[in-house]
Amino acid sequence: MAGHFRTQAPAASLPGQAFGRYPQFSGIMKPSRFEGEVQNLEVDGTIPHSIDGTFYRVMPDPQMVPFIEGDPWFNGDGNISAFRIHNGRCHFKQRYVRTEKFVRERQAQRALLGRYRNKYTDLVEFHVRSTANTNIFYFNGRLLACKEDSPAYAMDPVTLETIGLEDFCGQMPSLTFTAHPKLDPVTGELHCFGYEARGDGTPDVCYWTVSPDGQVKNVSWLVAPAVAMIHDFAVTDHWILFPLNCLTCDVERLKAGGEHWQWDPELPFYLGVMPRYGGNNSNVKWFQGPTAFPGHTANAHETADGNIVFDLAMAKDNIFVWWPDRDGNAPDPKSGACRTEMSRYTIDPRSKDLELPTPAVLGPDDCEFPRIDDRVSSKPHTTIFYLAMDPALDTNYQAIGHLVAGFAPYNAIGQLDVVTGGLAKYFPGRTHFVQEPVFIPRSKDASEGDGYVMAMVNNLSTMTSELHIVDTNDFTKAQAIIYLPMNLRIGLHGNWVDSQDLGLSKD
Ligand code: V55
Ligand code: FE
Repeated sequence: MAGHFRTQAPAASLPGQAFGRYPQFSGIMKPSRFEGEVQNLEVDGTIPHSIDGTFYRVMPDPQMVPFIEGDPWFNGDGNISAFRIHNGRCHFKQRYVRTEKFVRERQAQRALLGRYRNKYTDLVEFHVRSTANTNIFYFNGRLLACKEDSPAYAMDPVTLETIGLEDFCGQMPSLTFTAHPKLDPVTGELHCFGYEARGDGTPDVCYWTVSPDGQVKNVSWLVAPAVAMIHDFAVTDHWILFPLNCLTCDVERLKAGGEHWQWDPELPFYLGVMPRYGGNNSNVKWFQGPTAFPGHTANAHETADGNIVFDLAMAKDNIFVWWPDRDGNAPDPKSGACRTEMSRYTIDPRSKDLELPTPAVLGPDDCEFPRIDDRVSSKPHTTIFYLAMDPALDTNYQAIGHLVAGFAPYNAIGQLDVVTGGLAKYFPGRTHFVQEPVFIPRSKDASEGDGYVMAMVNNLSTMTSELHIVDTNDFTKAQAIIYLPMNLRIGLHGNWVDSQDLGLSKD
């Protein structure tokens, strides 16, 4: 075993197995840790029979109490929730991804993995450190449970059993796989990338596609101008877009037991623009703008005159305040520095001038987690659904503020028409916070954005979770509310999969 691993934990760092004494594991952030199923969940309103499929979502949900002080939300074990909707009924199933971390910690009956993305702080040597906690994505008959530091874990979409690491028929070109792959709605191929693709602290970025039958194609390698977080990306007909965050990694800091990420206020915001076919270091362009925090991408497309239109959530300062700058400073989330806006860059990929234009702001909200109708991914889109933190809404902080403990949840879902600027909002209730929405088309040939939006909601007055369904034609009220008999922790990403795509009968 390599010498850099501690062979025993200092006794003082061994806490009891009680999450409740840590603020980040209390209130709304209390781990769920449940595995099992509940059939025929309670429903208010009616679930349209045309909605037939499964909503998958993942939450970081620590199995064991970490031995790292202040262990961030992003380091919990991936626990997958599946809501199967059929004949107006909803059946719930939840199961942890059997990652190497999960299996070995269960065996040892204690935490073994150390600091977020720092192998030098682990108690044992792991082959793969994935927590599989960021996205759950259906492709080619399998669910991919993703963490951007590792390959994905493949799971059975019906039983939620873990199959093993997904290496795409042994052709996986990169050590890492993004949590935000994009399914091409025209070709059916999966657009993939990894950053730190040759290991911790490497500036290498790898892009590839996987054909619908599982073959790796179109492998491109780039060296990025910084070892920076690339959490999400975007695809157009001819271009691949890589927004680099101003959070950077340094191997010496890792070896000293420090954090993977540090905010670098001197780094520009780099946006890599690479040809979709045959990208390399000589044809990628690294556009630059002022220091920024690029968040999740909504979509990108090309205009008739060959420009790229790219919509994503952007903040001016470091949203991940638990990874401060080199002086230990991070913005106060209440100061407005963390305000995140849906922003639109219009870029000429042929330009010799690599300075990014100032983006247009698409709406009035402090918002994140944009989603579109995935049938227009990489093509022009009209509607963006997103999570908003709207202080004008009537959230009862007096009643529930103590359960939020420093976490900044979202209190509404926005439905933004980016062509007209029209905006409707769904407010789930005064004691409710909402998680990433997904869009469900009304039918196979429904027009873009016509259908339903589904999202997990935490009701803090009952401390139970709910699944809300909203009709896009009547966005301010719920079509149906599905009730779980327990609270699920705040999650990250999820996706809707139609029963037909899962090979399940609709009868
Ligand atoms: C994100 C989430 C992560 C992570 C890196 O939302 C970036 C962004 C849940 O883990 O490891
Ligand atoms: Fe994400």
